Amino acid sequence: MGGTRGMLIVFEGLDRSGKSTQCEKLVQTLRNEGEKVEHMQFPNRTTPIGQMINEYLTGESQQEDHVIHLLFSANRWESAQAIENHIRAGTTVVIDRYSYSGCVYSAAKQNKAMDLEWCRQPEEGLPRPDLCLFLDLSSEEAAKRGGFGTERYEKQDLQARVRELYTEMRQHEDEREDIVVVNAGQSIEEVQCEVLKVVKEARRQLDTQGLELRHMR
Ligand code: ADP
Ligand code: 2DT
Ligand code: MG
Repeated sequence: MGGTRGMLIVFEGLDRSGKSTQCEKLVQTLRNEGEKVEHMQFPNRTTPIGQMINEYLTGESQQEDHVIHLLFSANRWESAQAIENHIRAGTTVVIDRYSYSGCVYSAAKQNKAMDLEWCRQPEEGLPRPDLCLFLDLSSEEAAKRGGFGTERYEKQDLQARVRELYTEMRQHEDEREDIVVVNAGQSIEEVQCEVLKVVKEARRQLDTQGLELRHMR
C-alpha cells in the first residue's frame, strides 16, 4: 500500500466482538507488507488519566457520569497530536476503540441530558478516522464467547443498549460515511479477510482522492 500519509483505522463493537483479535491481525498483515503501523487502544490505561479510568472500570473508584465521560475523552486528546504526527509521517494508526465507544457507553447510562449529541461534543476536533470497522455481533452471540468479566460495563442489559446506540450513531452524517459494518459472527479468518478487503478499498479511495486527514466535527 503506497500513499503519502498513513491511514487512521478504528475498530469498534461490543465486548468480545473480536476487536482486539482483528486489530492484532490487521497490524501484522500491514507490517508484513512493509507498511509502518502504530497499534493503539483506548482507554490508554498507562497515563495518569488512564489510570483513573482503569480504577473506575475495575470498580476501585467511583466517578460522576459526566466526569468519567470527559476523562475518557481527555484520554484521547492526550494522544491526538501523536496520532496526527504518525499519520503525517506516513505511519498508519490502527486503534482498538475510539470516540464511538466514548459516546455509546456513556449515553447507554441514560443519565438525563447525557444523550449521544451531548456525549459527542468533546470529541469534536479529534483526528477523524478514515475508516471505522464496526464488528457487528449480538449481545447474545458475544456472551457465548465466554462469561462476562468483572469490569463495570460487562452486563447484558447495558450491552444491548450499547448495540442500539451504535446503530443510532451511524445516522450521523460523518459516521455514516466512515463506519463499515462487518459481520463479526463469521470465523476469525473470514472476518480478517473481509476487514482487509475494506481496508484496501479505503486506501485506494484515499490515494485517488488525496484526502488530508480530517477532524471530528
Ligand atoms: P474484543 O476485543 O472485542 O473484546 P477479542 O478479540 O478479545 O474481543 O475476542 C473475544 C474472545 O472471542 C476471545 O476469546 C477470542 O479468541 C474470541 N474470538 C474472536 N473472534 C472470534 C470469532 N470470529 N469467532 C469466534 N471466537 C472469536
Ligand atoms: P476494553 O479495554 O476491554 O476495550 O474495555 N469505554 C471505552 C468507554 O466507556 N468510553 C470510552 O471512551 C472508551 C474508549 C468500553 C474498555 C471499556 O471502556 C468503555 C469498555
Ligand atoms: Mg479487546
